[in-house]
Amino acid sequence: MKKVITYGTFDLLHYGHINLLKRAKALGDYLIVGVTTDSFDISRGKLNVQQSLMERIQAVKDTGLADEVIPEEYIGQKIDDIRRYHIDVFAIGSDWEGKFDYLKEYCEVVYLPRTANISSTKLRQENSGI
Ligand code: C2G
Repeated sequence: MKKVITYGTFDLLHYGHINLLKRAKALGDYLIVGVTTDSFDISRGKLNVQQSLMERIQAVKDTGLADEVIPEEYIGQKIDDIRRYHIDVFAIGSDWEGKFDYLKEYCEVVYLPRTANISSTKLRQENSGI
């Protein structure tokens, strides 16, 4: 069985996220999705997340695309997860192109083209009437 992993915040889940999850799932037979915890997001400078971890995890589960959803809590967890879950493919959007090449030591790394014209930032701005 080919196992794929991907990660994200998935705040205000939108079709860009769904598109990413669909294509990640299609790279193998089993998809694990890591959802960032609030403290991990704060530590990496992402300070404006609107939904709680539980809401974001539920939204990812509701897509029906993830076989397993796990929290992502710390820097370095990706390597631990790839080993722990015997991951074959790490997939992430092309806005991260090159940033995760260090994982090639552990599994295949695939950058999937980002969906244009949609983002959590845009939705947050629209929600706040900007
Ligand atoms: N994404 C996409 N198209 C968009 C928006 C997002 O393909 N229009 C993808 C991103 O490239 C990412 C995933 O959806 O692969 C989740 O995006 P975010 O929720 O913004 O999470 P991000 O900060 O990219 O998390 O460990 C965390 C990850 O490294 C990255």
